[in-house]
Amino acid sequence: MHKRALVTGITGQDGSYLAEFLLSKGYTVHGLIRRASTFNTGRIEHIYADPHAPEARLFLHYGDLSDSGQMANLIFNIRPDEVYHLAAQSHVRVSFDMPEYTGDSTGLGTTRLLEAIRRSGIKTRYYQASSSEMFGAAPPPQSEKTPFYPRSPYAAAKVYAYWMAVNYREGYGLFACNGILFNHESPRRGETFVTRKVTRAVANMLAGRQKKLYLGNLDAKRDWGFAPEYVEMMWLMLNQDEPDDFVVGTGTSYSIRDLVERAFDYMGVEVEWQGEGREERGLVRSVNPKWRGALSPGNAIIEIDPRYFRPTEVACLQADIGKAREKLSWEPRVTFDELVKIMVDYDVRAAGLAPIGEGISVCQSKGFCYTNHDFSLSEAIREA
Ligand code: NAP
Ligand code: G4F
Repeated sequence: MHKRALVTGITGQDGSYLAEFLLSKGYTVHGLIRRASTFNTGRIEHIYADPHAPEARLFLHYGDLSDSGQMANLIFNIRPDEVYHLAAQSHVRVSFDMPEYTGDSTGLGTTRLLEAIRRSGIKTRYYQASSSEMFGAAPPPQSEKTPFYPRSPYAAAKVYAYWMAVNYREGYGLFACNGILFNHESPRRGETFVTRKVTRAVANMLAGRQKKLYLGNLDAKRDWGFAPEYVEMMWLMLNQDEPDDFVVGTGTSYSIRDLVERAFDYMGVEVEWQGEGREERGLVRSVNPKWRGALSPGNAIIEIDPRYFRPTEVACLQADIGKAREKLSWEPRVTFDELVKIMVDYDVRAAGLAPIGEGISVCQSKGFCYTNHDFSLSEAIREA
């Protein structure tokens, strides 16, 4: 009998990788998707099979975090062995524009799901997608023991959801785990998060389709890892003897400025910075002659747009991964430099240019399959 998992947020970056991973482990996967007037299943199309087919193990169900009735219905009827709660309004900058909605979906949505589990009386294991944003202004490195100091409506909603998961564990004996994940990225990262925004800009500029990249705070530092590795940790947490909370990150931290420099540098474009504050600009210092048609030395390619500033910023996130190392034998496999190369390779190819290929090689050599779709684990699924 296949184990059954319910994944909320299956159409997102993490949900899509997690679904692939669980299918590769022989699970039947049920995913919650939102009804939209446009397709929102692009990240999971390659693993979707006709549900009428006897071999189908991926099933999608309409629902929304605001709809407690549908959550109760799904929990009661699917009776999942494991629930991975990944759905959320996950954009920090947007949460300042939509604080109430963010609280309702990211915060209360969690309570609705936890209540559906409690009231159904089923025995299941529950993963809560907690975030390093909860640490906010707490100085790095941040561990499971670091007090939270949320700096955005998103982070405040995640702190609430974190404690709800802990309360259901302590109050009702639910096997609930918080994965406190630091930033993790991939070629499937949403285009408005800073890593993907930068790697797409590199590709589009070289393809002659974009002249400027507008960014906000260049000095903020983040602990960036590779998303496919992090979804494995979600599963690992739920498959321990006891429920517990874990910080997951790489233990290293880089600024947005570092990210920009490395992404361009990989493609042979050297960036230099001039000016200060809102007047700061990134210019091309030198460029591989191959790209001379698109970029020339002296071109101002990066400018600051205050629209991307946040009323309260998180200056530096850097994980202390001692507990995950010790109890889950966690060791991140993909470095920041490799992550940047993976994402640039993908976006360069998507822009119709030939990728350098070092990122692709990393994925192959470290066991992440590379397909024409993207960095996918789907070969592992076929073997399962
Ligand atoms: P993502 O790409 O933004 O995906 C979010 C998912 O939630 C999408 O499937 C989205 O559906 C769904 N969703 C949003 N609002 C919903 C609603 N009201 N009802 C039902 N579904 C809804 O996020 P991600 O990067 O995969 O992150 C997964 C989870 O981990 C999130 O909870 C995020 O806050 C948390 N997290 C992420 C990171 C990170 O660095 N990626 C770090 C720590 C924690 P649509 O596709 O229809 O929009
Ligand atoms: O890529 P970001 O938008 O990610 P952020 O805010 O760190 O949040 C992500 O990671 C969290 C984990 O810590 C998740 F919980 C959350 O769901 C999400 O996945 O911004 C990263 C940094 C920020 O300091 C931001 O101010 O980049 C800075 N930044 C500078 N210019 C920019 C931009 N961010 C965005 N999105 N766009 C810019 O133009």
